[in-house]
Amino acid sequence: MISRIDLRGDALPEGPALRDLLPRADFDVSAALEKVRPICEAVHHRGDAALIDFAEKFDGVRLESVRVPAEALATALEQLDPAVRAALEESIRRARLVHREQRRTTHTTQVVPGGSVTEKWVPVDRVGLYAPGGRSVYPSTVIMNVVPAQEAGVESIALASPAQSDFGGLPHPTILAACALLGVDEVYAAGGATAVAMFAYGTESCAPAPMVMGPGNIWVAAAKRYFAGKIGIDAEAGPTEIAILADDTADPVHVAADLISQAEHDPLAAAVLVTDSVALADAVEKELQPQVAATKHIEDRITPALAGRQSAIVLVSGVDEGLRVVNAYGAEHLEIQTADATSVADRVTNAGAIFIGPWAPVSLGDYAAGSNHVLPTGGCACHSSGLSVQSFLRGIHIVDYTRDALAEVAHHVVTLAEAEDLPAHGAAIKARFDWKVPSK
Ligand code: HSO
Ligand code: ZN
Repeated sequence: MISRIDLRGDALPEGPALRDLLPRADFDVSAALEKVRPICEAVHHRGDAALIDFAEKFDGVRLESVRVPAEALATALEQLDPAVRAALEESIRRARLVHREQRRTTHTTQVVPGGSVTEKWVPVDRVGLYAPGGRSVYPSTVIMNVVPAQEAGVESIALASPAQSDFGGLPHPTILAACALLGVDEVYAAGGATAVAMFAYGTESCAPAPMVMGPGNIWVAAAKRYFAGKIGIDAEAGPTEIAILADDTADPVHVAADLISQAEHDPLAAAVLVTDSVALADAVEKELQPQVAATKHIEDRITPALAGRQSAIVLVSGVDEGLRVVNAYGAEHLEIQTADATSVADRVTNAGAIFIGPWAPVSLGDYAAGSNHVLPTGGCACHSSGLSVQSFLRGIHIVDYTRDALAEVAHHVVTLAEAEDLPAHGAAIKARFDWKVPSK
């Protein structure tokens, strides 16, 4: 059901060579880019009419309007199962606790007497958020997108999720109910690349947004790449990943359950166990069989995900080697199930989020730890972080110097300007002190 990669014995190679030995799915966003280009162009030129035509083509339902009416949000909340409502409310409460404390404060550095630089943090005016709604309908993802945007102070928050033919062309009712709980009233029935294009260009019913965030399928990732450089976007989300670094102290029942939990998302989801214990590897493999058989999405997602080339049990010769492997891999989610897991976790440098010990499974983080579950995939954890309040803020430097403070450093500025063959830069300083402006 799951392959093995044996890295014991020879010394592990460095950096990229080690990464090449590790399993990873093909997620070819550039091929999808060609397909989303005409979709984006159609939304640009035909606005709402194009969105309505695409919803009919891709979601099988003809919409009267792409904007979700306020009554539909209220009705979805009224009809929400009370237990689901209570769970969503607790998830929101915990996410707010964590994200509120992420807010950076304005800070002034006195560089010299009379010369200061202040960094102030300003939220984007408006953001378009995307919540998937195909195979996956995740109200939890609405929370993970909206809470940091709200805590950052974004004034205008719009959310899009695909039209559902079973619900009269509205997005899924639990998505609408989550929006209502969070106080988001600008919601659109638009899916995939069409939603990204709607936010990027704006249409008759949706004002353009300078930033589009939120995970989605390959079409969403491709549309984000299409607009990269024109609007703010977060990382392109690929299929979800779990890596577990475990030794012989780990419980194989937990390890198997956690691998399956993320394999449940997608046939391309990755489940990777890195261990120095052959006994644990054997026990986990044995445990996978009955646990997979007892769960729901066996054929369509879990079995192909575990059997796919993106998943594996990686055998290493010790926890130190295991750390090198997980740092080279840069998992979206990394569980540490070893003796002294806290100090092992301290040595992790590349991961979207780290889950320590037996009582912090990824499922907790998906819903109710307070952490964010929109995280970098495909190795992007080696250079990027997950969604946070910071994602919605821009740091602006405010430079404030007196005459004396400028005079003190003026000769350095002029020297550097001349070294870069930019005499007009130097002249802008000289002009203030009656220095001669050079003619050439
Ligand atoms: N594990 C997914 C998020 C999610 N799980 C939503 C359940 N619902 C990516 O972090
Ligand atoms: Zn999940």
